[in-house]
Amino acid sequence: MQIYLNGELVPKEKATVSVFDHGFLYGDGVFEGIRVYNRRIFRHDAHLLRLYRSAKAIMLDIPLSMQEMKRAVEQTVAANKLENGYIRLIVSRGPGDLGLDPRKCPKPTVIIIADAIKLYPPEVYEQGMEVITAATRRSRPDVLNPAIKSLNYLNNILAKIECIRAGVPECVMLNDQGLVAECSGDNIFIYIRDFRGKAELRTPPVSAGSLEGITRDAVMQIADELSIPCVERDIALFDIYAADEAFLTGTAAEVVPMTKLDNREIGNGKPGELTWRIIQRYRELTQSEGEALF
Ligand code: PXG
Repeated sequence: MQIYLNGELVPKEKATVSVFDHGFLYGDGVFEGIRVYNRRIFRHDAHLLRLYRSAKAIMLDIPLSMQEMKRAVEQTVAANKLENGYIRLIVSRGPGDLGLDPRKCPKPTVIIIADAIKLYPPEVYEQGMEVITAATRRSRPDVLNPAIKSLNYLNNILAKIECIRAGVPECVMLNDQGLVAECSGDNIFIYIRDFRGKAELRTPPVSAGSLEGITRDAVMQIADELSIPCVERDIALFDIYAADEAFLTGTAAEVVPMTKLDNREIGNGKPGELTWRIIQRYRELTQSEGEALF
């Protein structure tokens, strides 16, 4: 395996960074997780835009233009002949001294890993996923904004530990106001009918404390294509308990039906029909978008 490290492709064993790297010392940096389907990079530009925005938010100057970064990612995928898999792009503040001061880190570290992907088992897509509500609240946007895809994922990891201890793969995370923000590594949607029978998809706004997911955006686009109303609106736990359908979205997860929350069935406890249509359309998109790299 060849890893891109600061402008060079190096074998995995040689792809090492300094113990003084502030990515390691302080979680000071940003990252992206991107999929490769059929030698095509899915929504590459959107991921890069989010990466550069996250970097700007922490005043980290990425030493490559977006075009150069795009080529570096493509080059890494091609060098590894990765037909299907996962790209992890990391830009850290780089090596500095033992203080917080980012000015002591003159050279950001740029890493691109193109590897196999670990997926949820197929049963999850057929039978749906059971999740819990985590006791760990999502970071407040005015403390560490979850819209920044930073290397500081401890808040999510604490929630993930709760999932592991409860024996479920994911969890719903609430913000400081008790409203649904997202999951530990996925966004969330519900499908709900109003009193007059009109149904709509709902996902919490990014301001509720969620990442602006690329998969979330693709699902909003699919909803539009399928003429299903889709709104960004605050969601409380009640709305999930009362929803007809619910699902999670994420680069690794894609679209996963959520059929149980806190031991309560959502809808009839089976993946819903609309969720199925979205899963299928999303799969079509991932297979057709982008250009083959090699
Ligand atoms: N929320 C959070 C907190 C995430 O980390 C998403 C939502 C979904 O966003 P995308 O853009 O992927 O639709 C994420 C994504 C990993 C890994 O290695 C994490 C993510 C994606 C892929 C892999 O754990 N996070």
